[in-house]
Amino acid sequence: MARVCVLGLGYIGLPTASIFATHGYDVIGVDTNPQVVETINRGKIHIQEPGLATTVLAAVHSGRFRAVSTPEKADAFILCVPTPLRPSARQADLSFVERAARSILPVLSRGNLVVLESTVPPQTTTRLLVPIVEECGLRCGRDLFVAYCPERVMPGRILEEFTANDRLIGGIDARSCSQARALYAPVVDGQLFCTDPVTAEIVKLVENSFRDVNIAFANEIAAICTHLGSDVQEVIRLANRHPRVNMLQPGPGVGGHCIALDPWFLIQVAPRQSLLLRCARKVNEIRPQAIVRHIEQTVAAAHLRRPVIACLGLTYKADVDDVRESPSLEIVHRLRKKGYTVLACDPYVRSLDGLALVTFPTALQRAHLVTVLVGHREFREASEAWLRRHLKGKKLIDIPGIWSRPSHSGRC
Ligand code: SAJ
Repeated sequence: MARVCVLGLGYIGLPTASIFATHGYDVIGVDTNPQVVETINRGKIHIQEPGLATTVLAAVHSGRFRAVSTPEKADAFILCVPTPLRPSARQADLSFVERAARSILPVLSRGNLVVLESTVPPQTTTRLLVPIVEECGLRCGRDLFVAYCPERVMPGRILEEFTANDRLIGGIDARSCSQARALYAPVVDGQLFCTDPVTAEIVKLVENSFRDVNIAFANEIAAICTHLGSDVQEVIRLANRHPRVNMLQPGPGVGGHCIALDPWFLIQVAPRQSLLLRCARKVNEIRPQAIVRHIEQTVAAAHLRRPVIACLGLTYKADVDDVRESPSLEIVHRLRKKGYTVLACDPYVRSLDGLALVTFPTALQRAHLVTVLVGHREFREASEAWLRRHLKGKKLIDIPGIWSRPSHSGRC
């Protein structure tokens, strides 16, 4: 397999295409946005991800990677298109997958491999992708090979995880598995595990649902500790000393484009069986409101008449510059709507519509109440002495617990 066509040049497709190219494949990247195509062909990138600019530039300069607007003939087609959630129905919008699959029909030929990487509800590969692909007149399993091979990379560490992580190969039959294995083996250092497509689809959703449920648990314990006036960080630290307990961290809610969405793809196919998934979603969804309530109670208890509230961290998680679906941003908007003066601060965000941003020292100097929402490196690495000086006489709410120190319960 020498020539690969990657459909969708976003957060997953662009790293995928450029990594395949730097490993010796001839890669055609397809994107429906002409600006994206033009930017990539200049060796530039339209998204932020550590190391991606260098990899894309190397891939384009090598002559092995070019971007186009419509698919061209290839040995393998990899679909990396978005699968957003339809908010009203809380069901997956598969229109991008459908469109991408139809767009390769004119160039498909016998012996081709079609791989779906997008996160999808179980049975999408067999019930949606296979029938569309067969509209070209060729039969899957006989003339064409099809596999579901989900991406598992963590935003912020995409390039290293793309090669290091184990990968699932959900082939529709044994030959599809071995073809997909042959495609990924030269670029993946992790192990490749073959299974059927439905299992691979479920596993992808289970991984992110596992994280959602465990974050919900941490958030619920945080809410209980706040109610009781206890330090949740101390509770987690000590509970995690048990050999079979490994709690995650509470946060302002669950952001990003995966963990908050993927449980719904399982719920939509098994609504009566998914009580815990639904409940975890609810706990995480109401978390920003719960934090706003906690801030208001702190303001009232401290008798702050015209409080200035510093909100540290606006992105959806620590050390990324991505503010989409960010629960901390939701908290800032809710506070402003209630009439509070908010000093928003994020070292990874230069500007944001309608929001004046201040530096970390300014936020601490001018605020009466300091709220840490996201534990960015700059905040984590502030020295204890500097913090003590700048936080003197101020109220502090530290949601991710980055400045929390062990108290009296050290080893004795
Ligand atoms: N969060 C917490 N507490 C924690 C860990 C995370 O509140 O202890 C929050 C974060 O602040 C963030 C959200 O959860 O708002 C999601 O962050 P994340 O780092 O857990 O995950 P993502 O969305 O950046 O990437 C996930 C990863 N999945 C898992 O770790 C199981 C990644 O491997 C997937 O490839 C990616 O989703 C995806 O594309 O599906």
